[in-house]
Amino acid sequence: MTTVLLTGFEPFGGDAANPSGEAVHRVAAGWSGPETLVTAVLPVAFSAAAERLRALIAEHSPDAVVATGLAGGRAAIGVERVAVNLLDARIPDNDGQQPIDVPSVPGAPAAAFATLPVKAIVRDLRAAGIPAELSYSAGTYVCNHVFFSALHAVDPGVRTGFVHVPWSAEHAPDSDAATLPLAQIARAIDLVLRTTLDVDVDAALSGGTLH
Ligand code: PCA
Repeated sequence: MTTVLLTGFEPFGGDAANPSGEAVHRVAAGWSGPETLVTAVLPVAFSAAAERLRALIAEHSPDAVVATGLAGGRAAIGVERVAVNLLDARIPDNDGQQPIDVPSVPGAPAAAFATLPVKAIVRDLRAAGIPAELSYSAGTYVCNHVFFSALHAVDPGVRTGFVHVPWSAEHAPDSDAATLPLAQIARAIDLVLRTTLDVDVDAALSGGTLH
């Protein structure tokens, strides 16, 4: 039986809600398989989030791991390609920790690539009418830490990656903010899982940036 681990995050940084955690609940409620879906909403805390994620991976031995988080200000679903082995927190996490210039995983390489079919995912999201883009930085905060930790923790062959989502229209911080409806964010995450499970070889599409 194929098992997928899907995570989102709790609210942080003064936001009342985190659409990633809310969308993960929606995806779980609508999941009809045939794969087993394991979901969790992680604390926005460096140590606790990575510990919880490693425990979930050890407990469920998932065949794929998709972590999601909020990137407030982005207008599209961001499929992350690169996790860096660096923590540099601009604000304290929900436990009050603010690591600056320390590795995510001491002794590990400087960076790691997502092993999801990232280009096929962006293609399929766009085909469904959902704004989506490849992203080359997941930042240096808790999301990047979870992303890097996941890539480091899984066995070879376990497809693993990270997806950033915009603010939800339901909890926009102000009327000018870029948002997507929560239902569309949840549909996007569902499609990310579907493409991850169904596409063996990533699409050979141009997805780079000039700068
Ligand atoms: N976004 C933050 C941490 C939790 C979340 O949802 C980030 O991008 O690091």
